[in-house]
Amino acid sequence: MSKCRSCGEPAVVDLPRHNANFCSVHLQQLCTRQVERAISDHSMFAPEDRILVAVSGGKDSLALWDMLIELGYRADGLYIGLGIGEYSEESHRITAEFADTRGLTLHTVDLRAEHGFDIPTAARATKRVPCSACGLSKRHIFDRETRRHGYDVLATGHNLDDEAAVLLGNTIRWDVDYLSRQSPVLPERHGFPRKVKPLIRLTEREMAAWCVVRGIDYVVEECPMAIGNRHAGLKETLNAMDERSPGTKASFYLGFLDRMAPLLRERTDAEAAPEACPSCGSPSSSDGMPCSFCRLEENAGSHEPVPVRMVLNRVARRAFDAQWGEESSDDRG
Ligand code: Q46
Ligand code: ZN
Ligand code: ZN
Repeated sequence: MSKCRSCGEPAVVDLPRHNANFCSVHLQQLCTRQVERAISDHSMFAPEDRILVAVSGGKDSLALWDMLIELGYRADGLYIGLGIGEYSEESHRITAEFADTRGLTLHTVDLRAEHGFDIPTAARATKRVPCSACGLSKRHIFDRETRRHGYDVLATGHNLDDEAAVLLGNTIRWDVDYLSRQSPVLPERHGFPRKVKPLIRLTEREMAAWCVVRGIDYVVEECPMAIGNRHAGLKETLNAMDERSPGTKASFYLGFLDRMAPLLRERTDAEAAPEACPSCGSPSSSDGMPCSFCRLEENAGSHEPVPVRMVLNRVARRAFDAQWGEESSDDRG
């Protein structure tokens, strides 16, 4: 049996990028040290700050919440009910149970109850992939709830694999605007709260191992609407590179943060301040028009509810088309 690099006890996980195995105690030490380093390197928050953690029921966000509490931070959770059938029911159950058993505060926003639509219906109404309406809704609600409850900062569970995949996609397209905004800290400005990603130094594998050794129950299934999500392919590419040469993924992303991101930062400093949405008051770049979330609410809220499976058929077809090169059209299905 392999042994822990730090203490020689039996190991529970091997981490090729560290070229070592770790026992439960030293795995936890490694993870919390990486989180503390990310927090301090990027001045994410101070010990007295109140943190709102966006939790989905998946391993990353639950592990992040657990780690912040373990490190002594004041962190509450925010869960958004997206209305994605059984997947949403299960993720809500697991998140609520996590909070209950630890006596933590969890805020919940249900899209259909509060805004009259869910993600499958929004996807159908907008004739776009579900992740587009979903990302927009989540960003809007995260910002709003952080302000509404007076938190200092919003923390999300994006890990090294997520960020490296986004970076690779942005780099392949040389999307300089996105590259200049790809930061683990977005400062509070123009009415938007500060947003941070404390897990950027930890991989998916490490987060899954954290949940196992800490006995955290999490939703293992991927969101069924993620079919065709292009980040999955980018992650596979990076994993293949990392297998050949362990550490490639970390050096690609962390090297970008160290050496490239500072050169791009000036572009975001020059951004114009948005106006307030006339409908909900949130910052909006829509020039006096309702913000994109209010327009989505208007459009999707007046649409007949659509079951998850009908959207899935359409999403699967689009993924097939994207892969095999047929032209995809918006008005099918
Ligand atoms: S929940 Fe929403 Fe994700 Fe599902 S619909 Fe896409 S964005 S995949 S993180
Ligand atoms: Zn050990
Ligand atoms: Zn609005």
